[in-house]
Amino acid sequence: MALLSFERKYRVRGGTLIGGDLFDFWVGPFYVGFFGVTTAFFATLGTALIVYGAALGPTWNIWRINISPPDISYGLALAPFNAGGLWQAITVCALGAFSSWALREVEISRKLGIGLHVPFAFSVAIFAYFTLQVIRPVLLGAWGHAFPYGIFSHLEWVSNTGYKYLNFHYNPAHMIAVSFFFTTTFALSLHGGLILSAANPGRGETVKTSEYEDTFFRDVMGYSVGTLGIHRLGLFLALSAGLWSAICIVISGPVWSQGWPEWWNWWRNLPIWSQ
Ligand code: UQ2
Repeated sequence: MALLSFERKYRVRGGTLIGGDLFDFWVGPFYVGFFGVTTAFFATLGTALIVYGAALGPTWNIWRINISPPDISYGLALAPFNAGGLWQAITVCALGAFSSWALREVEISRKLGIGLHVPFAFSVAIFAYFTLQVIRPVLLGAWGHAFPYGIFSHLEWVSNTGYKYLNFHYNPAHMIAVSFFFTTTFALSLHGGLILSAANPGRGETVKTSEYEDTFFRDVMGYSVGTLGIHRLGLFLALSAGLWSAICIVISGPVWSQGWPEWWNWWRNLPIWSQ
């Protein structure tokens, strides 16, 4: 269906989660909605607070601008604005903007009558951020355990947090997360390559159907996961990567506070190794 006649068909009222017809309209190609307004509010306020934090100094060097969470000594309290309160306000804005965006995706999906897979997938990414910045700091008893907002500073936080556990690559949940990230890129490269090989033929050649795609993988490895299956697999692999990332960081400290290499002593201590 041509885009313009399709838009006439689907650009109708309804499907909203809150407020009925309030903000139930489009601006150019963009759907607004109640959650479009709240997204714009939180994103604008959050960005303004980041620029304000940068203006407090000491640098405008884009790599070195940094807004830190409160000192550990503030625990889980609200901190003074210039001693981590700014970071707390920015975190509230970030979560407000991310959740609003997810709910706007839900409203658009409902208008279209399609599944909620996209907002569900985005929710897993929001959950990973929430785990780092809220769940783990709350379990450890201080906002100071969250990461700072800055390009170099957040990288240093990741490095320091890793070394606190000696060698983070021995974290079993980190191993699983990394394996899912690699498998995700592997699956996408197989899928992207296969689709282009069939759907983007040379001049004068015809586009090939899914039977060709199935046959390629049956010939190669005796099995084709199928055209719908590869997308289910891809979504599963990508969401698993995000989920295990959240697990690997939330267990570091709240569940295990020694070095991760030591965790494997349960294996060395199995009774089967003793004579
Ligand atoms: C496939 C298929 C597709 C695909 C791909 C496969 C026709 C267009 C990539 C092949 C994928 C398989 C066999 C799964 C590999 C397993 C992992 C864990 C990466 O069969 O159906 O549809 O795009």
